[in-house]
Amino acid sequence: MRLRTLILLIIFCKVFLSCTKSSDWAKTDIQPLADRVRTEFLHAWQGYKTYAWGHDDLKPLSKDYHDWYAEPLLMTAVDAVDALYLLGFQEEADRTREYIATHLRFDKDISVKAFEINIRLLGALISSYQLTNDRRLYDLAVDLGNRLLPIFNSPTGMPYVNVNLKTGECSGKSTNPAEIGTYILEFGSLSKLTGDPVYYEKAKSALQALFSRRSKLDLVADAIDIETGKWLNPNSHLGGCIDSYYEYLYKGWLAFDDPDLKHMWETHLQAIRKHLTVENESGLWYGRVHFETGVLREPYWGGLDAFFAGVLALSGDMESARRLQHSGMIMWNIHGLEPELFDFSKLIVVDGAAAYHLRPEISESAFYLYRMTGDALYQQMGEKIFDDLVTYCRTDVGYSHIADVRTMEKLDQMESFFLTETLKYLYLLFASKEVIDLNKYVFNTEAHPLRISSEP
Ligand code: DMJ
Repeated sequence: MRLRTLILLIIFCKVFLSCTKSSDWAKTDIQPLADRVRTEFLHAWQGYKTYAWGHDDLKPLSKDYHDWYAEPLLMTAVDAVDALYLLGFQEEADRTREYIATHLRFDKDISVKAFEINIRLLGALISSYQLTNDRRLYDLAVDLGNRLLPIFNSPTGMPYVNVNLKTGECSGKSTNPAEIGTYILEFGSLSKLTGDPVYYEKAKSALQALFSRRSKLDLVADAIDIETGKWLNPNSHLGGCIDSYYEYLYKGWLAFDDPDLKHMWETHLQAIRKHLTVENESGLWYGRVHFETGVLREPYWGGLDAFFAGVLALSGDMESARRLQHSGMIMWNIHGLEPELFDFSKLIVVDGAAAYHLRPEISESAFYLYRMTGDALYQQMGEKIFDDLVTYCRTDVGYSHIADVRTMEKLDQMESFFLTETLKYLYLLFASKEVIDLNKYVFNTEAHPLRISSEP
């Protein structure tokens, strides 16, 4: 046996055993785990409130705040408000909602990244409105949706990257499928709420414009010019810049029952299976290929790619979902936190992509797999992820990003999605299923539950 194969086998066995150490685990009392997640949520939330209230993000090492633009948009507070409700912090959620309703205004002369504002703020406002019926949140959501609409006024109908919230001036024509195709859930919800089809139509036209430019292999690449419609590079994969485009095709179909979205999802899924799949000694992976030839360019998987096991589970492909999540845990367990990119041919972190940004995707997939299968193995995975987060990322006032998972050096940053996605999915993995019914809600890519059922 070659030495490299032997090393791979040893690592694989170590990781596999750490994932399945006890068949008794299923009998574990799960409530204390849900309580621990709540406690850590409150810890990070209090840090934000103490050092960054009225601003966007907490800086968890310097105990300071960070704003994305010249004027704050209350990013963490808005992003977290539905999580406060779901985790059962009713009074804190009500206070935060009151603050948002009386302080958040979008009539600001700042050019913002439309994708982020859509998934974090618009998604949160719609979701929080649906959870509380507070009409002020509805007004804010409609106002924000209208201010984002100019992004779709491009020659192709695919959205610009940035928009000035006051003037509507757009910029940024070099973009990617994720930033083009991650509007249908939020904009479709706005259409349902307002009765005005324009939001859904714009978001859907953007999806169709992108889909029509797929390669002969039915793949998209990760950079495109939205004015000319020309691809800017040939890399096709499931990671950042493409990820939520695929996610929204499937979830968009779930939410709006639109057969065109189903067709686009199924076309891509078939191509992904055919051209991105890599099987090796450690399991199932999806690589990075040339979108026109299907030739493997990089045997890389990463923290962002890890969402795909969850979407596969949601779509009913349990076998691939299970195997992919197992691969994700191999990536996680090598160092105890996952990197941005992982070379699955050598089972090592990719140099220059070794950071861990408090990302939720692997926990999100554990949540969906648990909900779909009822297998406590996924709660066990969640416990391991949660313990590692506490061990390596906790600071005295919050949680920090990690510069390199091989050294665990901390960074002075806590993205809003840590509260609203990472801890929310971990909590939901351990909490009663009644907290959220997946037949009635679909989560947007920032984990904001949007109502798909017409029941109250
Ligand atoms: C979040 O903002 C969203 O989940 C997005 O789709 C991808 N990146 C982050 C989390 O990693």
